Amino acid sequence: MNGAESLVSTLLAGGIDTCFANPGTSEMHFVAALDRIPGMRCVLGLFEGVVSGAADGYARMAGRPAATLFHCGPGLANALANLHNGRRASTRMVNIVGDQATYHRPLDAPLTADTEGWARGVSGWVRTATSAATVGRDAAVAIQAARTEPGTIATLILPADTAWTEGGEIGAKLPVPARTEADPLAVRNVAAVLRRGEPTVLLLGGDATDAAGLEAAHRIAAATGASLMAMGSNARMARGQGRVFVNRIPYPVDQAVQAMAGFRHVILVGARAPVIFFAYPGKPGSPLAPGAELHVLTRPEQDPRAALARLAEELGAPRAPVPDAGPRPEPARGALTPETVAQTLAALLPEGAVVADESITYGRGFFPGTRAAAPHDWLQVMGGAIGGGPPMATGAAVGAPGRRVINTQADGSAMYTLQALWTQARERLDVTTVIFANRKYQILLGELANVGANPGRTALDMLDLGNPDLDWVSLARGMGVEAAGAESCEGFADLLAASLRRKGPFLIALAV
Ligand SMILES: Cc1ncc(C[n+]2csc(CCOP(=O)(O)OP(=O)(O)O)c2C)c(N)n1
Repeated sequence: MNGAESLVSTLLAGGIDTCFANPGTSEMHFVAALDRIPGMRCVLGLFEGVVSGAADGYARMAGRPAATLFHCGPGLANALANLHNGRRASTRMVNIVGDQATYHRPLDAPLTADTEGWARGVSGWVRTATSAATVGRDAAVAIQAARTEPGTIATLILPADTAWTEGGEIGAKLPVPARTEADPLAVRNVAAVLRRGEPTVLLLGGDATDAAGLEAAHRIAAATGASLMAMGSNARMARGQGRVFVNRIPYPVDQAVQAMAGFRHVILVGARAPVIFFAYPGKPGSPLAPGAELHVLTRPEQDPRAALARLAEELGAPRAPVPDAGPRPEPARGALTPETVAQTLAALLPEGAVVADESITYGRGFFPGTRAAAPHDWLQVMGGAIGGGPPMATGAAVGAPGRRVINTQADGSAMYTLQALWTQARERLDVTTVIFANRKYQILLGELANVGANPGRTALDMLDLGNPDLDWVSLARGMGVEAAGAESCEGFADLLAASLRRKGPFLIALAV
């Protein structure tokens, strides 16, 4: 057994059976080992940003890490933005980065780069393998690191000779530390804050936004009068009929400040302290009201659902029925607007759908409008690096077979990683991509005003995607994905319903 074979066997033994990949020369032995050892599903992405974003979406749905395969420092560098997004989502992932053979590195061949350095900025764990005999053990440690709460990205750099040399040994699966409980003192402190009856919000993130977490939070809110809110972006939120509805902190600074204005206490439950995305002249960096106090129920590595259950006990909060979301709406008619698009989504989302959302400005208000949809999960790009949506949808479809993925997708962001469509076609993934073709970087038009810049023609041209217009239907078809455009709600509803009836990917371009 060579090092590469021991590595593949170690990944399989550690519960990793899916590898998103874009290989090169230094990974050929790893690729050959994938052939010889059955059990690993390999998914090719035609750009490393697709590979890393897909691994992010996969892990969020499958609940276990995927492996990735990248080629040398530059291949890893192409993956960085979506690795950054994955890191912000606390996604579990094991990157294998092939690299120059140990003895070839000193010759400084063209692809030689600071692979470790580039890996460090996006990884919670980094190691360069030194021999075929130890690479299996290295991989076992990488898996352990990735799976340890709150979850991280582990990057194992694989010099080519550690892959092709004989003498590999399979690394035994290593134990993952159990998730820690919230500190009893934190539970009592938060209970004391809630008993005061002052305006308080429970800010939910991480696992607190799954169905059980939301129900436990609602139980506390119902008993104490506290409000519930979710972070601006969430890795995965359970939504729709039968689920507790919570809205998110809005993106625009003034709206975020307004949303938090009334709260004297903000209790973090699996969430980070809220922050405004950017600095704006004369505006605050935090949306918290002046004098508001932050309290921590759980740190990221702790289980927020268990903490909420203990908090409910501490408060003697009785079980509270989930508020009725109201009837599922009919598909909207007439002009496409954010509201009518949300209504149509709410009408047609199938039960168990997964929404991979990178709708940027168009979808800002989608949450209230999709409240009464069938039960579904909603995934968002977590690190603010655009181009996460199509890959995330692709990986989510691999990680949740049998569930339709709807990628609600802004046009400018889509162009970063559109080749994810090709992977969707090749793997026959059940993804419906809905492009909001507003033909501009709409968000940046607002940001120009917010930062106080005075735009001229050149600045405005930088935000215009309409010259030339992007032909979404041709772009999709060119990658093997059927597609059609719509200009009205009726057209959208027809296409969406048709896409749900068929197997495989479909793209709908909405002229908005
Ligand atoms: C990797 C990366 N590059 C650039 C940006 C800056 N940026 C933020 S939003 C945006 C444009 C988004 O346009 P689009 O996806 O069309 O959405 P819209 O604003 O029109 O709703 C850009 C370029 C970013 N956030 N991340």
